[in-house]
Amino acid sequence: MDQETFSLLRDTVRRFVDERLIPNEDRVEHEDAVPTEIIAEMRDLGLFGLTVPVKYDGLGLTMSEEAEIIFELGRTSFAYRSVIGTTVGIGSQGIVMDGTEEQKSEWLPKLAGGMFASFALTEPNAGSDAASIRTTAAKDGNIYRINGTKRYITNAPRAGMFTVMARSESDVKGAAGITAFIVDASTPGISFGKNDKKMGQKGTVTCDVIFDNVEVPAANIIGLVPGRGFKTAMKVLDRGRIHLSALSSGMCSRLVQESVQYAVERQQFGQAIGAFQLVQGLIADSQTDAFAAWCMTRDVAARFDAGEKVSRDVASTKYFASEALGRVADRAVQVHGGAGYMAEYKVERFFRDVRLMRIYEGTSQIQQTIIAKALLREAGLAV
Ligand code: COS
Repeated sequence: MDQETFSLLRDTVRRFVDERLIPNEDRVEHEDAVPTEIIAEMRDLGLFGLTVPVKYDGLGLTMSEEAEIIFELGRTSFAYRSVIGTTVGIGSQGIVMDGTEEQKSEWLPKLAGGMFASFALTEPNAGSDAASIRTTAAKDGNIYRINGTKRYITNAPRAGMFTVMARSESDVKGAAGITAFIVDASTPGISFGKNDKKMGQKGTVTCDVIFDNVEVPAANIIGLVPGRGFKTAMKVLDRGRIHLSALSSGMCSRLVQESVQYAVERQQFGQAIGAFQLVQGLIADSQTDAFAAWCMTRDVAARFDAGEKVSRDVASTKYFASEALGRVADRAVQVHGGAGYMAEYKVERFFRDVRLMRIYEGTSQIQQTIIAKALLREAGLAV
């Protein structure tokens, strides 16, 4: 996208966040849902198609451009970003990265037009150890029968399609036996658990997805290559983790802003609390965390766009940005004092919302192992 068009898009999203999304945050929290008219506005703005190539009716943003837009969406309740997050990110990127021309032309225009996509990897017994999934895909002529349960699947009840990782090669253990399938959500045999009750992020939708003898054509194997699903999932997660780092950076900036505003308005000992150096220290540490997280995100996004191998640095960025956000949210509550513990002030809600960032799309501990193993393997250690 040329620079001028992109600037216009970013300004439009920024205004949309300030004028439509932030004013409706309390409604999302109380109704535990993003209002349907706002979802329609997100569709009209083209937000579902941010990362779908222009050839398939999307906006075709680069990783760097995507990060800038997701930063803006990060400045408000995460439920909004979650509406488009799986379609823009992990739900569609398997097809974009590894799909055949037919698969791209069939599915990507629908996704860009606002169909929800979900990414079905995690299972009750396979979280961090993604290569241990048990969902099976048994070959029967030209079809595969999928059986198993997927857990905590974002946007599942409203998805039009799923990217499903299942074990198709029963004689192959671990990662190499896993295949990625495109599954039309209307296929018989798919059912859902009840919506998960979560610590925060009201308005987001996650639940179990149960596959009971779901028949999927062999033609729906992403890229038509069985056994490549784990690698597809890992590549998708590399991009997804940059997206989440941008989201964390956006929320860092919001929380710094909330902290500064409160420090200016709140009076104690006869003056604004911002005049006290210990409060200034909290604000300065948060701004430093916010700045560092955003610099790392921008740097790794640019190198991703340049085609560099960045998995290790993506892990560092997701690790740092999500942990930084945890610290920033904690300090925001501290700056607010007693008010920070009250539901009436938004920092209490954001403090709970951001806790997930250190867990999903790979916990901080998984990011640490990716970083350390990359270095140790380079140095010749078989870890
Ligand atoms: N890009 C491309 N390929 C990758 C890759 C990446 N980022 N990471 C791993 N691979 C490849 C490896 O190169 C290896 O291929 P070869 O066997 O041909 O060498 C294969 O995938 C298996 O890799 P590895 O042995 O490193 O896999 P592990 O089972 O040790 O798992 C971790 C690696 C822990 C990093 C992975 O399971 C993981 O990311 N877990 C967290 C899962 C997660 O984020 N879940 C969130 C669910 S989605 S919200």
